Amino acid sequence: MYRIHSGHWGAFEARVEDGNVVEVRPLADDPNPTPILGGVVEATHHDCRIRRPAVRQGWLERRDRKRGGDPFVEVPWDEALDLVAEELRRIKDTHGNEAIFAGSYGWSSAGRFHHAKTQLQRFMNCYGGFTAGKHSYSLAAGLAILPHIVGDCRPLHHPTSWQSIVTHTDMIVAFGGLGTKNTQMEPGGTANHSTLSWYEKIAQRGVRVVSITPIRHDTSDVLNAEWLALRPNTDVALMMALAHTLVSENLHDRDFLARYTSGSERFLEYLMGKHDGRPKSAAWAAPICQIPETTIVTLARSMAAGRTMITTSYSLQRGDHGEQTFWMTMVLACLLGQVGLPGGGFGFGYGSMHGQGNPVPENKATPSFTAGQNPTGSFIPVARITDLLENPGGRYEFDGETRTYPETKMIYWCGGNPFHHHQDLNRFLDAWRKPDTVVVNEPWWTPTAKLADIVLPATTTLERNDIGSSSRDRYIMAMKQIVPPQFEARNDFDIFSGLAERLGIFDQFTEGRDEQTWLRFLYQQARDRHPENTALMPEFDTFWKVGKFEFGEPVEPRVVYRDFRDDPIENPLATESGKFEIYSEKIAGFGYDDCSGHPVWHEPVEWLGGESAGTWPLHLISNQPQHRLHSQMDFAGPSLRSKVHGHEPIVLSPADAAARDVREGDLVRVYNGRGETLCVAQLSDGVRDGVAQISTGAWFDPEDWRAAGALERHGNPNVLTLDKGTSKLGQGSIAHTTLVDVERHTGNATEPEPYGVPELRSISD
Ligand SMILES: Nc1nc2c(c(=O)[nH]1)N[C@H]1C(S)=C(S)[C@@H](COP(=O)(O)OP(=O)(O)OC[C@H]3O[C@@H](n4cnc5c(=O)[nH]c(N)nc54)[C@H](O)[C@@H]3O)O[C@H]1N2
Ligand SMILES: Nc1nc2c(c(=O)[nH]1)N[C@H]1C(S)=C(S)[C@@H](COP(=O)(O)OP(=O)(O)OC[C@H]3O[C@@H](n4cnc5c(=O)[nH]c(N)nc54)[C@H](O)[C@@H]3O)O[C@H]1N2
Ligand SMILES: [Mo]
Repeated sequence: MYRIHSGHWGAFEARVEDGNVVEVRPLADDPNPTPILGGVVEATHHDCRIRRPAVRQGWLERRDRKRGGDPFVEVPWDEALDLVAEELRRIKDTHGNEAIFAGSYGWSSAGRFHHAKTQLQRFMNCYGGFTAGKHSYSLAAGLAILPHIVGDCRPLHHPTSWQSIVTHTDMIVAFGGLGTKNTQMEPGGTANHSTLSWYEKIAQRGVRVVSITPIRHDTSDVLNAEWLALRPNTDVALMMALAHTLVSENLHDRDFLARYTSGSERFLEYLMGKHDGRPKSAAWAAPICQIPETTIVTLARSMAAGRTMITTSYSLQRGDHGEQTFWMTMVLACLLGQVGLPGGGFGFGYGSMHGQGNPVPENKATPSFTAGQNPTGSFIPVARITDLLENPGGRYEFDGETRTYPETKMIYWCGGNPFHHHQDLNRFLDAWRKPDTVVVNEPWWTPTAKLADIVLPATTTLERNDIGSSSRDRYIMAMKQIVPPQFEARNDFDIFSGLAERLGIFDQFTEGRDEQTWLRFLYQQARDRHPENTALMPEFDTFWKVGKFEFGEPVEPRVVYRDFRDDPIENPLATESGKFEIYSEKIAGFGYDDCSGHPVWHEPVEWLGGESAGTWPLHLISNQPQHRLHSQMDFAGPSLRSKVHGHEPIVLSPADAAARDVREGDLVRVYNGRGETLCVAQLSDGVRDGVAQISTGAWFDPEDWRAAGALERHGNPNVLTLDKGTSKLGQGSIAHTTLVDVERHTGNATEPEPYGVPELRSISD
């Protein structure tokens, strides 16, 4: 018998024999399910599951902070929970709640109730609060700037739908590409991977697609795109040059600028070089982005000649000055004047996630579980975690505020893998050893679990009941328990209930509900939010029995900003001027040198046109992996099969490989001043010369956990990436701004051991 379940990678059915899951298969009507699903069976019962609560020996015996490399002592649940509760109480009483960092960024699993981070943060809020992380690794710069310049995040969270694009668009200009690699995923899941079907319709209508990226395969082959292989991190210069051409040739829409935007005059002075004598023309941009001048000019003309949709992927704002890429996208679209028209204007992240452009009706109900209010109000910009740990009391700028880092005495992580996701891991590892105590809830012995003091084994999603859904998807999925909790694993909810009991906040945390009553409650709450849904959606019991509920596709295609275009007085934007802010007085007022009143081309701190390229001549793109979700199930199925001799591949252009005497399949050392990692070379003419690509997510595997900057053996690109904020405005991650070099590895070929379990002792040892 098959039972229905779901993941960020989509809904599926699972079959059990003798208490073990033995098969998962996608839903029969999913047109394009992801092979990543293939890792689930192996992952559930894998040897690297955490079987019992475990406490690092050095912490248990001496409270030392030398995290990494030492044995763990397995303890009974009651003892482990007592230790965590005592430590929480001690830290709260002596240092205050702000000393507990529980930002705990991470995707964990798709169920909305058992969402790991939300469970942790709800618990912490009941206990007086914690220091949180604001925004996301995905989108920090974008989320910081959009409210200032467009008033909210509509073009990011709910852009114009594919329905409108397939019918009306003549040309799509895709900065960062338009692929299917990343649309395998949607936070909360989908029952219907439809992106490829939309691309096929776009291709059938003969829509012209221009893909602007250093990697050809960023755009799906079915789109027959033209590939402009620009130098990484130079998109703003290219957008400026397109804008300059439009203005010089009088192809820009002056009426649109006057009616719907504010501050265009000041930007145009910059664009035309009025004050600095440097017009941001195609001739100016060509040597920066290494796209021929004539190509830029012709592209600008054709953008003005028909209905054009400009899309900019999330990745572009995960680079130095990432805010500028989103801002300049909006400005370019405003110059064309098609914002609010069917199939025209701009949107962010088509191809970055399944939900982008996916048509969803207004009344879509999405069950969600909330963490409640954090009484401390304390937070850091999410990617500033190392700075927080290194620099308590230190001051920094963020989105118009001067703020101070609190002192961190305890870290609680639940549902994320920062030793996968954070930049400059060698620096991070030092900082991670500063707090008194680190607690991690995890199903598997990830590097983050290995670097904790107290590790609590969490169930995987297959071991519990839940509801999966995304506000950008038409489905609500029942996620039925497939297998019992493995070994001694407990649900995060039960772990926090146990801690809450010890700390006297059990009733507040649970509200008297168990898993089943919470699921009913969350479903009912979502159903009640829209009056139409009482008649439309079944009662919980029927929904659960059937296993999913599907909302219909909307009849009217969504066009973002149609209302504003129709009536800018009645439907103003939520910006200071009520219009698109090409110049923002507010941002200008912050006085930042790295994000001023209008979009500006800034040279990235590391790039191929800069000085450091003399030492590190390759730009590293550490993008999202084709074969897994971040670091999840790295040790199983398609992810494991994508490795070569256990190492993550690095893709190089044939010319860059030849220049280093590197051949397909060679073991190579990838290095810069921050770290070094071993990868296996793959050659492809699909990456631009000067660019190297390593997917993120290979589990951090230093040769020696204790030695500073030790060789990483597995191919984790974050030992190389730079940890600096995008700007004082967004302080986002700049993972995509990193220079490296590569050489054939001549030292001893050390075997990676990323999925090993630490030495485990019992209390009597
Ligand atoms: N170099 C570079 N780095 C990047 C990026 C990049 O482009 N380049 N991208 C960044 C982006 S956009 C993101 S979103 C981050 C992603 O970073 P993360 O979200 O941290 O990555 P995941 O591997 O999804 O980590 C989720 C963890 O939760 C665990 N987990 C799963 N289910 C449960 C559960 O029910 N309970 C508990 N307690 N744990 C569970 C998984 O085993 C896994 O270890 O990475 C960022 N890092
Ligand atoms: N299979 C899979 N899908 C995923 C995820 C996953 O882990 N696995 N993660 C999900 C998450 S959390 C997120 S946030 C999204 C992220 O979605 P994105 O941020 O869009 O994803 P990336 O894969 O980092 O980058 C996409 C492409 O942008 C290009 N690029 C990088 N830098 C530049 C640049 O400076 N200029 C230009 N023009 N192009 C550049 C790279 O060639 C890269 O392949 O993906 C989601 N989808
Ligand atoms: Mo992300």
